[in-house]
Amino acid sequence: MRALVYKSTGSWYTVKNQAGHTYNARIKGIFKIDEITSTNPIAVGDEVEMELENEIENTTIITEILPRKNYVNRQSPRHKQQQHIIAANLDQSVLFATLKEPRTSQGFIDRFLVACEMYHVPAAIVFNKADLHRKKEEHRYEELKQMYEAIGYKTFLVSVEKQTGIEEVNKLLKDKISLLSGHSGVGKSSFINIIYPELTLKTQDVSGWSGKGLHTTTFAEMYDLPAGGKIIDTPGMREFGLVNLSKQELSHYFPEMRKRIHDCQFNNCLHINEPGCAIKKALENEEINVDRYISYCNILDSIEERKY
Ligand SMILES: Nc1nc2c(ncn2[C@@H]2O[C@H](COP(=O)(O)OP(=O)(O)O)[C@@H](O)[C@H]2O)c(=O)[nH]1
Ligand SMILES: [Mg+2]
Ligand SMILES: [Zn+2]
Repeated sequence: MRALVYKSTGSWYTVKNQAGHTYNARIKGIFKIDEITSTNPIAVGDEVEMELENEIENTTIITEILPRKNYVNRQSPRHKQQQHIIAANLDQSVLFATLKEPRTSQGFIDRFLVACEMYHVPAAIVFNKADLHRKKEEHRYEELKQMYEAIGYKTFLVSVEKQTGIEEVNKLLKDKISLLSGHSGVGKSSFINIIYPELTLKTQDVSGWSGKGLHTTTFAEMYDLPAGGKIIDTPGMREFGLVNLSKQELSHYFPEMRKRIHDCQFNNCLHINEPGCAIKKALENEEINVDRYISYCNILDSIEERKY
């Protein structure tokens, strides 16, 4: 029987078959997939084959995982060499960000975008809490919108509180499988609650906001949207890390750099201070945004080349 994984809680998975019936599924023995060392062999969004185990208790045994179209992962916080798959088979990834309460840094957004490029998942950015924007944030949003749209990422301005900008995001999500991510406290669950009120997800009380926030969602979970499409709500991504990324390939994941790297004089150019660098030239000509270039340099610095 074919099914789709909606939730993973460690050893048990909530899955739904094509008839829309929900089961509690588990795996027997050890699963090795695609040579990936993962702490969770099956992720939300995976398509699986399973056999009925106990009809009365509604339990099944997963026997096979179908090939993944793509997946998004992060480093396991406990075992640095291991990966933790967040979700699989995504049509797109939507980052929820806020300029205030809490402030999402541009560095965080850019790391997220690099990860999406690595895994071939189209990305969009939703800036929530527009109702908190004053002149400063309004101006910053316009800057960010221009910067990201120029390199192909859609941006949306939303206030879940005032219910503005919601329709545009709804259109984006329709009939797609979308991963929602972003720091804890940016309003992901609140957003889902507006577009899908029957669900009533727990949101976080930010009275006495300390800028940190508690994790209210502990496991990624997928929901069917009433208007068509599915969304995956994820826990706050504080440990979001770029796994298995080499310094040499980083610029391939910046679209504005990717299209220029073949014009660099040296094919192993890291675009720092090599002669004849097409990226540095584009930067001087203001064809590449300096803040994006700074993000590139910061990520480059943070990559520790694996020593064998
Ligand atoms: N001012 C304002 N607060 C919001 C908005 N959206 C959500 N919040 C509040 O932000 C807090 C965190 O929201 P939550 O949905 O739990 O965030 P999550 O951690 O991303 O799921 C809650 O107190 C929400 O009421 C918004 O558009 N404006
Ligand atoms: Mg939440
Ligand atoms: Zn270069």
